[in-house]
Amino acid sequence: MVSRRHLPVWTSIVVLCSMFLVGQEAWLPPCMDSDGDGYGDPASKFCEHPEADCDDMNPYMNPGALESLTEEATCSDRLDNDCDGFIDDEDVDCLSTPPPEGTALIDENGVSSSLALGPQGLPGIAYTGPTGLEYAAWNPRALIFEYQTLDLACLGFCGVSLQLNQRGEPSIAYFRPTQDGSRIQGVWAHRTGSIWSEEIFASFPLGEFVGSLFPMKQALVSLSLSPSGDPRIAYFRYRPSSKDYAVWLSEKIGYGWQSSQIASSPNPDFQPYAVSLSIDKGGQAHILVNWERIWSSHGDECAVLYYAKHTSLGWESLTLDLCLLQIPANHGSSLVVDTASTPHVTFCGSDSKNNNYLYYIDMDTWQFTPLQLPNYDPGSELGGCSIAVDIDDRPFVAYYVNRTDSLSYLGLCQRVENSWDCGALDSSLGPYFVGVSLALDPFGRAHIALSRYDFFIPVAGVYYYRGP
Ligand SMILES: [Ca+2]
Ligand SMILES: [Ca+2]
Ligand SMILES: [Ca+2]
Ligand SMILES: [Ca+2]
Repeated sequence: MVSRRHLPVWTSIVVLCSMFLVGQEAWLPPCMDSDGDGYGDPASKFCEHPEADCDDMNPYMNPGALESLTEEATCSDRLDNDCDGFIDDEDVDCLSTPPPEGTALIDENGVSSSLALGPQGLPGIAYTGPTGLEYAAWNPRALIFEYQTLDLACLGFCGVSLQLNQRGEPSIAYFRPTQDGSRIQGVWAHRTGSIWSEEIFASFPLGEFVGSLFPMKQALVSLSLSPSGDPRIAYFRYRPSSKDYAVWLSEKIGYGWQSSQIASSPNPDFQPYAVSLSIDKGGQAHILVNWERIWSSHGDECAVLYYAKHTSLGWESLTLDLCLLQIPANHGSSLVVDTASTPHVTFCGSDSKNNNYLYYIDMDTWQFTPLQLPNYDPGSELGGCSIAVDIDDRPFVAYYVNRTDSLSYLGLCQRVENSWDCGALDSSLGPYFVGVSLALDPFGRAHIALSRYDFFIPVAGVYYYRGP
């Protein structure tokens, strides 16, 4: 019998009991991480990583671990190392079947493209076309390219640069107009697991966007990942006050972006042609900028190359005026830094007399090594060049020779000891190619994205080539 006199006592007991039950969770340690791998079970924002550990008794299993052919034994240990629900060969990360050898059409309407390889050497291709920004990724189980449309606002010419991280997840830099069309946004789109998200790395008036001034150019933005996987993006901006063009670098630092102007064109006659960014193992940025100038006495274009490397003391830079060296040609340039932080550069072009120029450049001495192509080739014109290194840091250069007859071809050069060996890969595609994007897989096979575009024909297309 509860007497009225004891009611306050009973009430206090009930309140105290409820407080105990409600407080149970708060009394546990805020992060339950039995194996000490930084991931809790249950998931907790108080752990080093907020995601749930799928096996809290095994530090080699968590959402941050890799299950991958590049991580020895993780594809045969009968564990779901990366907590995605798939064990060993069930996990697509343990498959390395590449696309078939030869050339495949990716999209007959694409106009510019960028290729990168994941840790297993499987390709992803980001490209732009009339349907927007698209991403095509090779699925090694289904043995098909899978397509995703990422941004409808980015129609046709918005620049695109792709890299894949250690987990094979894509990072893409590109530009798009705002809804009212008054400004341009630089967008970093990236996928984590299966979730795409985006961040704006730059925003400026439409009049400062060089992509609208030079829609056909293929390399007006370049993305590279730091050793910790953070994106850095180099791009051009028009400067209305001085009527010239500046190169900018945006870097993701923590939760924000830091952007700075690296260089500006020597004078307003120099237009942006290409920028190429590569981050070395120490996390330092290397940039190659290709300014184009009409060489008045011959009517040909020529280029000024600007190379800058970030060091602890700031930027160290070099400028090489190819106009002064009477190399009257410019159809592209490309930079890559190898595992020893050595930069490798290629430059290509064709003059009005059908002389083709394809060079490998030693960055210490600015010494140009000509890569032997037919010097006089009626009606021919180089349609872009791209450099990459294999896992042994050996440089390769991909290029495209457009000809008016049926002999256009995709070519590849490789350095063999102290000389270069160049040859055709595919001569079935015809002319009007304007850009190539090369990467080498761990087995030394070349993977190339090719972009075809001509405003007047009109013709377009993005292709993929895989070498033997
Ligand atoms: Ca754990
Ligand atoms: Ca674990
Ligand atoms: Ca495993
Ligand atoms: Ca797995």
